Amino acid sequence: MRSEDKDVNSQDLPPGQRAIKRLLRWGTDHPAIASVPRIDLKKWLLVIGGEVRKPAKLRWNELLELPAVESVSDFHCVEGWSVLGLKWEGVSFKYIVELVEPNENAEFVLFNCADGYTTSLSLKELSQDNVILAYKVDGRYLEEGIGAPLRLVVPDKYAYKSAMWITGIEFTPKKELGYWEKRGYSDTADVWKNDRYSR
Ligand SMILES: Nc1nc2c(c(=O)[nH]1)N[C@H]1C(S)=C(S)[C@@H](COP(=O)(O)O)O[C@H]1N2
Ligand SMILES: [Mo]
Repeated sequence: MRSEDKDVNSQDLPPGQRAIKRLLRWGTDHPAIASVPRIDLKKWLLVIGGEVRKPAKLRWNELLELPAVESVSDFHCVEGWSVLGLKWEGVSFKYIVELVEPNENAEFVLFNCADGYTTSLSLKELSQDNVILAYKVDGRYLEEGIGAPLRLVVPDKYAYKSAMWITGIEFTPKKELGYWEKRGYSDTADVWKNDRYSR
């Protein structure tokens, strides 16, 4: 079943959200903050470091060799649109944590993206089973406009936490606010609590 064909029950939607049929493509359906990055997979490198015992640099083929998981979840943008029932595939964030072995003082993670965007979450928030680094959605590799080749998906938070075009993952002792979080959006960003703006 395609997500377009689904009936929407209003109890499936967090407060203030309406369902749309598919994800918006940055740069075509929605203006991008900077331009949409064009990434050459041969040169692509995911750099994972900061407060960890085993920093890692993964090439595209190495990333695809890590154990893959599927996670079906709903996606909610703070501007009020949601896409229900997306099937994401990729690497569980928990697996990344096991791989790099964070130091005792690592409490937050900052995501750096190829368009200059940033966001951060606590290690605790990222330890939910439905948090994944996704390279496929609904059976296909991501398109450029939705974050190719790799994006974060954090279903319980507004989508500005779901960083697209990820190139760097940095474990930090202190919280560093991300792009939108510095500009008035909530850092906790809980979709079920209508937690949109910082107070
Ligand atoms: N790198 C990067 N990631 C980003 C953004 C961005 O501008 N740059 N926008 C965020 C916002 S506000 C939303 S709603 C989602 C959009 O994801 P989609 O294109 O899959 O709908 O990406 C999030 N991640
Ligand atoms: Mo958004």
